[in-house]
Amino acid sequence: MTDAPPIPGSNEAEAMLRGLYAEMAPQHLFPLWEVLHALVTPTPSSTVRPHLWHYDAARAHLLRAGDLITAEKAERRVLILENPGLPGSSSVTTSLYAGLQLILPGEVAPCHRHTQCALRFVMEGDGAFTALDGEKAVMRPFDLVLTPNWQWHDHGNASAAPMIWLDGLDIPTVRHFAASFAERLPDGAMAHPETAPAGDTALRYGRNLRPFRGSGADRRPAALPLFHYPYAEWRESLAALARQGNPDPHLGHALEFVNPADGGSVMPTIAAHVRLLPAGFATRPRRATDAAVLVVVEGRGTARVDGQAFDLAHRDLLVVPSWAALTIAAESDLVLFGYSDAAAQRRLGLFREALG
Ligand code: 1HN
Repeated sequence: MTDAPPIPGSNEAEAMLRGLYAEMAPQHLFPLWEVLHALVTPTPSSTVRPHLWHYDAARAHLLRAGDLITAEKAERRVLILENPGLPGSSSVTTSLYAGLQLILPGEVAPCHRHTQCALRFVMEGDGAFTALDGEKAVMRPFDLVLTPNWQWHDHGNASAAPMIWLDGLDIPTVRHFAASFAERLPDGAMAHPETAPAGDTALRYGRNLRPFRGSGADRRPAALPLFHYPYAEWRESLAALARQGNPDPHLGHALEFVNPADGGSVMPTIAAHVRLLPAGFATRPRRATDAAVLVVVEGRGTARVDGQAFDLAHRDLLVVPSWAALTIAAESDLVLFGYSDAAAQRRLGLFREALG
């Protein structure tokens, strides 16, 4: 005869449970009931913290790195913007990466491709290029340039001044899926052979037209044909929208960059947008499940993230955690660029927002 089991909840049962856990642990078995509430939270919970990087301070460190290591040696000379709540992760949010990349006059960053999707948002400099599958995008301040999953890309700076851009990648997402592949061009080649003149993609795919399907002129991937969204164009649209007045109470005047192939986000994992908040305008509180990186393109203002205030000045970078209540007040006309994982979340049926 075995002893009758103790009454669940009794001290004796609790002690026996601890004993059970101790015996199971070496076999990699653990009780869900001890962790369920931490796993399935009623609202989003992460250790991601809001944080502001002052551009000038980051820039000074980056330029010092420029004296000490070449772009070629580094492969990419980048300072990672790591979230203070995710130490050691090289991540700015749980799903995204952010970094500031410097390319000096005369330098090249060698051609490679990887399964991570990337965007570049130019912070300063004029005339360096990113070549995507052998087509150059000549980059100007606040241009958006995409290097989607598995497309060859190299960078070069034939201008006379340093160029710095923000790199936004889905590295933590790809790491989550353990789906990283990467390769360099064969034979140590630094640059992809030229396949098209600069501007060719915009001409073929950027004007609400595309090459006739199946024709020889249809040279870019059907799913993601466009890769350069110039500042001059998006800023003009934003200005025209703002002139009409009536900003959205939670976002201001906001435009999302789209993939012309399907009207969706610029890449499968990353969405990008710009917005203009007129001087004196303040947004109403908004929470969203997509943690976001915001860049101040123009103007001044104050962001409040769950009550914590951040002064926003030219080219500063702010990370806003998932489900944090965000308000932004514009002192002068405030123009922001932002990217997030909203693209992935919408595809997975996860995206939510709450408007206050
Ligand atoms: C990358 O390919 C670039 O191409 C920049 O400029 C930063 C960070 C991690 C992995 C790949 C680039 C990157 C990167």
